[in-house]
Amino acid sequence: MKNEEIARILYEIALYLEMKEVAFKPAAYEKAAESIEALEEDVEDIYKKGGLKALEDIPAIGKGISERIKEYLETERIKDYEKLKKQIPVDIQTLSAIEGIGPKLIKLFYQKLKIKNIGDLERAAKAGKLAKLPHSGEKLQEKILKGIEFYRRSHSRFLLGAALPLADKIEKRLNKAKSVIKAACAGSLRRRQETIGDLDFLVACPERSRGVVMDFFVSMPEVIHVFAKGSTKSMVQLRSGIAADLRVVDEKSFGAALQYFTGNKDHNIKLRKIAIKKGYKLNEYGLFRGKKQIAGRDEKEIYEKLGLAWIPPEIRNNLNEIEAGQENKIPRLVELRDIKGDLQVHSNWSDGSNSIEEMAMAAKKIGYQYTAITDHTKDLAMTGGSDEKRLLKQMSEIDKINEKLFKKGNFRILKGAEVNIRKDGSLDIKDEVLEKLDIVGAAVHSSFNLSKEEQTKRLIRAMENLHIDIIFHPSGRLLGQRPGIELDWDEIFKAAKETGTILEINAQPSRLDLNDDNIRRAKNMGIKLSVGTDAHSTAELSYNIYGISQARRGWCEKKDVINTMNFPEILAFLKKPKSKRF
Ligand code: DGT
Ligand code: CA
Ligand code: CA
Ligand code: ZN
Repeated sequence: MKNEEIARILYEIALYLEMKEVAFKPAAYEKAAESIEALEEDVEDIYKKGGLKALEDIPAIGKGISERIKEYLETERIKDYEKLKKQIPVDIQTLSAIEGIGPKLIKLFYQKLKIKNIGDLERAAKAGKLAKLPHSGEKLQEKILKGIEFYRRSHSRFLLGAALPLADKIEKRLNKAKSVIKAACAGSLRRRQETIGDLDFLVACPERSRGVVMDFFVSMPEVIHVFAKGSTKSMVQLRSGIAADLRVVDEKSFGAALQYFTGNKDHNIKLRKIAIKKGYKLNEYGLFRGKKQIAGRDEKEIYEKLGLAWIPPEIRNNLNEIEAGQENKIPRLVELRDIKGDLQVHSNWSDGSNSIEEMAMAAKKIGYQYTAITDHTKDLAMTGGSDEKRLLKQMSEIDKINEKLFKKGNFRILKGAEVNIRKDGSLDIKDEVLEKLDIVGAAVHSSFNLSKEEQTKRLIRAMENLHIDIIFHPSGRLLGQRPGIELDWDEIFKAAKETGTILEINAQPSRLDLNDDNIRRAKNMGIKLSVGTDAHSTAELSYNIYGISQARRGWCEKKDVINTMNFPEILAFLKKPKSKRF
């Protein structure tokens, strides 16, 4: 239902017009917004049934505004509104999302104090300027400062690695709660985006139990603030800083709601268009032919009735997955259980916190057949990186461990290293020693600010080395901290393909490097990828779930990821000359 969105935009238009001191119109838009807000029927339904004429029949909606509503329903935007936003540089959407602030205050603050955004507002409040305004006061000023803090906490984005364990815990708890038939977390979390804005929980329960379920949700131990609590929707702030929504639906709508709230928005819009073309209507309650619900309980059924194969949430971003679904060409994406070993693991020989044996035993316990040990090398002195001599020593140590612990051949440690790619593309370990390793990763850990040309040349030179099997975390980005090095990706992919160099999908939640787009491009060129956790402790071996979801977001199948191979196969693969690998 779009009533709320439309009302919000109409309010914003009223406010913008008021700021421009346009006569009469602001009041008209405000009345229209109030009327839409109070409406019980879905505006979209009204329009579909009766067209523009029916919109004009809504109380307080005149000709001009009904045209705007029509424009929004058809194109999801209103041109005049976009224009106003450009003309008046006040961030009304953010300001009005702060608890305690409405249109009147935004106008007052702008006119008296030139406050345009949340930063201006915070400075003014901290300087005590808000309290001095007419119709204001100390109390309001304090409330606004609190509101800003909550806004900031709930509007920053969180790493998938932080959000997923929390969401899983709450989802499990909801599933066990009294009266709950089914619970799931939808939204960007279900799509396994790299960062998460807020958590979107869904629960199916009998209508009479909605109150109990809402009580349960808002009183969970993680909840530190309740933004809103209603019979079908509640919003809370969790202690870790992330916000969470809960929507409660009937069991017969659970699949439709799961589909709708998983998104993303563009995917949903496209799907809804397909429904309309077929003469159906798709919304969060179900798929309808006229008044009759023809799907909704089960998400898969919705896709089926629309003539599509079910689409894994990780690729729902309107990048051709819908067309693939229509042609029944959704690949079987790689899964966690396909992974047979980890190809980037550190031990306490460099900056890891566990011994080689401990890392190997933990990998075996996961069910792997092998793990590489890829400690840092000498240029990364602060990690205790090895020089040639120490690397040779570590190799004989690994031979001994393999002999001692895994004599039966049921597990194997691969001798590896993570060597540094120097500024000029040369490596910090000599070829004679690299040659003796089972597997060599090379990575950029310095000189992040070279030009695109220099970085590209640098990486290509490393790939041309016949002993470099994998480029680890190719872009070197750190989410929210540092962008990746500048690279000409076309050239990088071309060189990877020509040299037979594998590109890593690094599973560290702050890296997830390659990104989804580059994974898909590499895959489409026939380049092989590896999923590595870059674990620095036994616990971090579990980061493989993030690497897998990243691989899936890049449409990877099992065959695209080399560490889905069983041990004898990967060993044979690594023994082949690079140029013969793919
Ligand atoms: P986030 O929270 O910023 O990481 O991203 P999402 O994708 O979880 O977005 P959120 O929480 O605002 O909304 C959850 C889902 O609900 C979204 O992926 C798709 C659906 N949705 C939200 N707003 C709209 C809308 O205006 N139109 C359509 N078609 N779907 C929407
Ligand atoms: Ca969300
Ligand atoms: Ca949300
Ligand atoms: Zn590294």
